[in-house]
Parts: sequence; C-alpha cells; structure tokens
Amino acid sequence: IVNGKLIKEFIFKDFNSAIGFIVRVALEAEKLDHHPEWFNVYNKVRIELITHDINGISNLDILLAKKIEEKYES
Ligand code: H2B
Repeated sequence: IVNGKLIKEFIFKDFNSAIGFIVRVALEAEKLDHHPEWFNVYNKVRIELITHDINGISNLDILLAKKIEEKYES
C-alpha cells in the first residue's frame, strides 16, 4: 500500500505478454465496473487500485486484486 493505493508491479517476458495481460484485466475490470490505474513500460505493468468514490481501498479493490493475481498466474 502506497499513498492509500494497493500497488503491484507485474513483469512479463515481453511487450506482447504484458499487453495480453492488460487486455484480460481490462475485460474483468469492466465486468466488475471497477477500473485500475496502471502504467506500462515494455514488459512491466504497474497496477494501482483505489476506489475513487471513497478515496480509499474497498472490498472491490481486494476482489479485483485477486482476479488480477489469477490472470497473472495463468
Ligand atoms: N473504478 C474505481 N477504481 N473506483 C471507482 O470509484 C469507480 C470505478 N467507480 N469505476 C465507478 C467506475 C463509477 O464511476 C461508475 C459510475 O460506476
């Protein structure tokens, strides 16, 4: 947790793998109507989760984080 956001950096073998991950997470985020802040440089994706409505970390951030972990592992 940094500055009230749940943060993790994910590393991939190349840009294609990173973008594939971003797209899979994006579809999940849209399903949950909960959207990450993120930053990509080549094979790295930094994801920051916060619930803007409450300006803090909510159950939705935890749920999305779990889904993101599943996608990273698979
Ligand atoms: N995503 C995040 N991260 N925080 C929110 O508060 C939020 C969201 N609110 N996605 C949702 C959309 C809201 O704006 C819509 C209207 O449901």
